[in-house]
Amino acid sequence: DSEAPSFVASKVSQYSCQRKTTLNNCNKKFTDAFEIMAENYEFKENEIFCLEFLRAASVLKFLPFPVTRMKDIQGLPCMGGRVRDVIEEIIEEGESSRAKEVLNDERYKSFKQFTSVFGVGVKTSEKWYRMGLRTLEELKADKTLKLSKMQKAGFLYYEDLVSCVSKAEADAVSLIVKNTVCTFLPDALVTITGGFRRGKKTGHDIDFLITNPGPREDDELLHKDLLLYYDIIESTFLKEQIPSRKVDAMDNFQKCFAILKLYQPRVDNSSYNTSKKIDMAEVKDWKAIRVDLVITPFEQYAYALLGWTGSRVSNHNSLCFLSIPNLFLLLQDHSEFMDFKKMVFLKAGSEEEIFAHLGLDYVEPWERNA
Ligand code: DCP
Ligand code: MG
Repeated sequence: DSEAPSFVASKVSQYSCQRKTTLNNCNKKFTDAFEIMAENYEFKENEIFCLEFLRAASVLKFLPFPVTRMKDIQGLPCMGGRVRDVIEEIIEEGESSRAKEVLNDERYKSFKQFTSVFGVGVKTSEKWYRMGLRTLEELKADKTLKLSKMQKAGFLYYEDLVSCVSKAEADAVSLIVKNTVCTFLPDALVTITGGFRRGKKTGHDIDFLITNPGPREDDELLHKDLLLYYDIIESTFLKEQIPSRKVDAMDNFQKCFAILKLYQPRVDNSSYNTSKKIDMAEVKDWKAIRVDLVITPFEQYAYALLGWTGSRVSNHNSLCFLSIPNLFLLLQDHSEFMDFKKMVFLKAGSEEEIFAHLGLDYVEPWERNA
C-alpha cells in the first residue's frame, strides 16, 4: 500500500488551519486541475463551486502520499461529487478533460488575461468581455476605455508585474523598506508576510506588515522617488467598534498598494557581442515590483501578522468560520478575537497566543500552505 499506515483519512481535520500543510505537494496533478476549475468558477462568480475546488485542493496538498486510486480519498473531507469526478478521470486518463476544456474556453482565456493586469478584477473583466473585447492587445488598442489610475499603472508596468517576484528580489526590497521605514520610525517592526513568510520561493507581490511600538506617527513612510505607483487606504479600524462579519474585510488597517522601482545590476553581455555595441543607457536597470504595506497598531500586530501571512485558504476556509464556545473568531478583520460573553477584546502579543486562545496546536508559518 502506498499510504503511511499511521494515516487515518477520517482524522483529517475539516478546518484547513488545523492541517499542517507545507509546500511539499505530492498531488500537484490533481490540485492544479482543481485550481483551474476554481478559477473558472471565480470568473463566473460562482463562489460555492469555486470554494469546493479550493478546499479539495487544500485537502490533497495536506496528504503525505500521492493519490493513485479512489480508495485513497475515502473518508477525507471536502471530496464532493464534482471533485471526485475530476480525481477519477485523472487517475484513469492522466488528465482532466474538464480542466482542459476550461483552459481552451474563450471566456476563461480572456478573463485570465484581463485579471493579470494590476487593478483589474472579475467585475471589470466581465464588463470588457461583454463589450466584445477578448485580448490584452484589444484592450490596449481601445482608446475609449476608461482606466483607473491603478489599471493605467498595471498596463504601464505589465511585463515586470506578470513575471514573478523572486526570493532574492523580496530580500532586496525588504532591505529598502526596512531602511526607509527606520529613517522615520527607528523602533518600527517590519515583517515580510504573505507567501514569502510561508516559505514560498516566488510570489506575485511582497507583503509587509509594519508596526511601531511607540506613539503613532506613521504617515509619510516611503520616499516617493522609489514608488512608481501607490494608493494609500486609510485605516478604518475603530477600537470601540465591534468588527462586522464581512466576507472580505481586509480594510481595517492603513495600507498601501504600491509598485516599487527596484534597481538591479545591469547584465553586461557586450563582451560576448563585440560586433554590436549595446547602448547601456537604453538597458532598463530596474524592475517594477508589487508591494503591499500594511500598517497596524502595535496591539493588533499579532492578529494582523496571522491574517496577512495566510494562506488565503487557511484564513477563509477555516479560521473565520471556526467557532468555539464563547470565543468567536473574527479573523477576517485581522484584528482581535472577541469573547462574546464578556464582550471584550482578547489581547494577544504573538501568533502563539492566538492559537492558545483557540485551544489549537500552534502551526508554524511554513505549515500554513493549505
Ligand atoms: N489575504 C486574505 N484575504 C484577502 C487577501 C489577502 O486573507 N482577500 C491574506 C492571505 C494572504 C495574504 O493576505 O496569504 C497576502 O495576500 P497575497 O494576495 O499577497 O497572497 P500570498 O502572498 O499568499 O500569495 P502570492 O505569493 O501570490 O503573493
Ligand atoms: Mg503576496
